[in-house]
Amino acid sequence: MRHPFLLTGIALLILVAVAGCGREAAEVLPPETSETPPAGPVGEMLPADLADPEPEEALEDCPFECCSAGHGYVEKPCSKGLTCYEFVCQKPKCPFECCTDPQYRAKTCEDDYLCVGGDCLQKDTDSDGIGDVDERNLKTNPEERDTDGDGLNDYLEAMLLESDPTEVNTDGDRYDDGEDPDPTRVNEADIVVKTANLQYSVFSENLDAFAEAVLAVCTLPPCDKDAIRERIDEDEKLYAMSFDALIANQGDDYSSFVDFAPVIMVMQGKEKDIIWTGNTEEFGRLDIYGSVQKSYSQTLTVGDFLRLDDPFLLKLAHEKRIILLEDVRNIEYEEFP
Ligand SMILES: [Ca+2]
Ligand SMILES: [Ca+2]
Ligand SMILES: [Ca+2]
Ligand SMILES: [Ca+2]
Repeated sequence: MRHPFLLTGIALLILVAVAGCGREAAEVLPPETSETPPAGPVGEMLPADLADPEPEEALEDCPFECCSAGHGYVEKPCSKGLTCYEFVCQKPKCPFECCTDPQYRAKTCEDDYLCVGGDCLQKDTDSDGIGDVDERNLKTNPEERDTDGDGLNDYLEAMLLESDPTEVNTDGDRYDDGEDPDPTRVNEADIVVKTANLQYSVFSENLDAFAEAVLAVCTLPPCDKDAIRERIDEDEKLYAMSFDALIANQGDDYSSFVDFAPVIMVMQGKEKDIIWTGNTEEFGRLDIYGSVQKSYSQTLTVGDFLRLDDPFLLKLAHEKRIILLEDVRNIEYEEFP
């Protein structure tokens, strides 16, 4: 017969052994990791915002000509070449400043502007190169190419020459802008006249006879010139002379309408007296640095000298010479402003 305490001790050992085996099993389980846990029920594992959306409400059919996506209706596209804009099928919106191309929706410019190649450009009613808006700022006439009528169109004046497109003569000199070589600056002509090739001859016998007649009639002034004419013919020649006149413009302006008249003078003390004036000639326009030459010849007679004052007539008779050739160069021409 076995001892009852022995049986009880064996039973306890078995129980302790079984309990020890349970602790060892729990210690060998793998540690927890941060890796995605094995799939499990969805509702427990995904964040709330990644959860399946609520089922959408059914969209209404598009009640318009067209509907774009996202406007609350079932999408209803337009036919090819048109886009849906505000529920209407239209051409594409103009991508430029303005559009006249039929493939785009029309887009116009402001008044006074025209659509050219997608840009709004000023109208140029008179086609002078300056837009109507600019013309109004310039105070020129948008419907008149040459506002002031001086022969230069508004574009030339305002954009190139810088003359006044509203003023006929910008610099106020003798030329209107249209014929002025420099319409913004007063140019000055510098007319120079020179004589050359001066030749003369003296009719000595006539000069002697003339001197005798003067001295016989008018020892003292006043001289009786009719009495002199009775002694010597008025047409008798005293001098014959010829010369060239060279008229040159050394200034920088045109000298249009140069009127030229050579004058032969005699000296009376400090005074000069004209005894012959050539015919006035109009040479017309003298270019800048241009010149013109004219030859003159003239015969002076007793009658020419009888026009002189008495004192000088007596002086000539005493000296029997005429101091005139130095003064041939005195030539008149038009004055310039
Ligand atoms: Ca214009
Ligand atoms: Ca003009
Ligand atoms: Ca002008
Ligand atoms: Ca001028």
